[in-house]
Amino acid sequence: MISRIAGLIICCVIVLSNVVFAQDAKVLDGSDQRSPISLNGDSHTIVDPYRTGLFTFHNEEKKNGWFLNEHGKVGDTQVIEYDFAKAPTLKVPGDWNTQKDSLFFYEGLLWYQRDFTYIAKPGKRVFLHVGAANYRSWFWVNGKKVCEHEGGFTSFDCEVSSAIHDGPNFVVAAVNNTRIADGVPTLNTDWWNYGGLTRDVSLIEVPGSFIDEYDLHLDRATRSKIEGWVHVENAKPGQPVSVDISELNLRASANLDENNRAHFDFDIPAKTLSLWSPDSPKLYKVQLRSADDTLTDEIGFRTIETRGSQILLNGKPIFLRGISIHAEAPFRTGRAYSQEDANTLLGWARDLGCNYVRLAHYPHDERMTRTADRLGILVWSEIPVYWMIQFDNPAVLAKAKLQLSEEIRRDRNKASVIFWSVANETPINPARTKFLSTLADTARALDSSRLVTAALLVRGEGHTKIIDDPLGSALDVIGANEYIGWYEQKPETADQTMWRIDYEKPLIMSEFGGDARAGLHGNENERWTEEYQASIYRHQLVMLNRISQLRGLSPWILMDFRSPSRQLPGVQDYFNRKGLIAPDGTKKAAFYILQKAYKEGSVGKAD
Ligand code: GCB
Repeated sequence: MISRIAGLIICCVIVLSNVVFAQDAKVLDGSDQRSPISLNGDSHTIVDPYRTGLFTFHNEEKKNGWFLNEHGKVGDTQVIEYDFAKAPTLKVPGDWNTQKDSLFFYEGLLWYQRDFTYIAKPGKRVFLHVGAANYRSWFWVNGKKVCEHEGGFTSFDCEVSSAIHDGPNFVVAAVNNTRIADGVPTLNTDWWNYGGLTRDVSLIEVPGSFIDEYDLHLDRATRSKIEGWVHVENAKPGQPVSVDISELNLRASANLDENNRAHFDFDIPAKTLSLWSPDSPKLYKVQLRSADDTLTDEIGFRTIETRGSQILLNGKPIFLRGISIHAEAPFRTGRAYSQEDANTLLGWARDLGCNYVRLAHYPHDERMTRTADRLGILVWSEIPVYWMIQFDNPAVLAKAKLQLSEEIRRDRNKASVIFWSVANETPINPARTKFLSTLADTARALDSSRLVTAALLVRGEGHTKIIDDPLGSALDVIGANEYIGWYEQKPETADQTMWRIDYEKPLIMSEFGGDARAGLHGNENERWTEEYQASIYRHQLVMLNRISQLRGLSPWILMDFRSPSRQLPGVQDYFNRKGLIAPDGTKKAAFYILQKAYKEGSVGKAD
């Protein structure tokens, strides 16, 4: 059933959009566990602002575009006006903006080319795995188109089996980060539009018939059963599939149904399973085996649900001590992608006393959720349905659904991820509420084991802040952003602020905060100083403790991040300075205020 829903989504994406923007791209679940052959490193690149390599002067798609990777020769009858072999290089992974000064503000098309040697193995199918390419991308292997994709923050896999061969090969990618009105996100955001192959690129080899999708989780009702399914591509109904958790001495088998899906539902002997939690982030090696394929993933087992205004992890109420995080790289800036980036960002969150992070405003590198799994940090994961996208445009809904389904496929076997967030600060109107309710339904259809949320705007009447956004009915957990003391009034206004929340559901204050330039000092009334920011946090924490249904917070934000709208010279210099930490690692005064509250447990109640 679920695979049919996923199939429908992809088919609708293509039909409704009127442009083919997800052609042939798949997502292979657990691909990072399959010994990828890295294509990272130096790639030859050509900056192509007029898209000359793709389109003719009459705007038709070129048949002899730069993807052919030709080199001019003496006696040629055609003119070849490019040559990758002589072009400069950029590193993959990596945004182009922070690799070359001249590309800092570049928004447009950029080409990548690299040679590689492949040793063909009989019977193997090969996929090109792209961790993320912002925003639209096209890929060719040895001049043959293998796929195109839209969406800058989700990973995808393009089959290259019929294009790749034994020996020398080349891959060409064209990546375009031009902001578009009907994109997800759209023209305006508050982060840098880092372009390029911003995450790992690799080859993944699988057998002719292989495990491409699976979902194994703990049953919510009993917490004594593991349930889920495994899908095998290019298999025959009736073939056996097994799930092995040797540490628990557990082995279950099931046969593929007519949709090539094997369903599992097996008991765990009492008291043998260590439930995954922030205090004990136990992961088990889970081996999946089909007739021709074996894949071993590391999976934690836990349940997440709500009861009234409580959030229950493994049946017990929990308060989420969090922080929001952008995928901005510590120390060097630019888009974060490495294990070191993940260790630093999540290490800082831990140091702050967090058991939870909001990964804003788009899916982050998979290393973040893998690391959160290992460290025991709960995760809010989000798609970039941000501010004012085209809610009345069916093609935009299809794009948002595609990103949501790609996000869920990559991370649905990660215990750390507890929330799928479908939006941030969107305008309240019927078209938007319908759009986002549809996304909430899609998230539940693809994954019924997690909770759906969104960061809502709040409105004010006198001293009362009100959350009555109709979207609240479609959510399991209400997220709310407010900037008392920064965009409105003063930090001490929080002292008199009362809250009215029209939903008997858990509330997470998904953002609050204010800017401070690290090292800038003054008194508490002086904006941009560490003291002003600290004052916001002090007053906010007292106010938040008066909201009885508050079950978590993720103030804005762990580290300063680049944004083209933040221009104040000497203070912002193209950085949003609401970080508790500066990009060079300096902790601001507000960091210690929040840390104290988290470590003493003086903010929030689990029930
Ligand atoms: C918000 C947005 C976030 C911005 C932040 C700010 O409400 O959700 O993306 O960066 O405010 O700093 O204004």
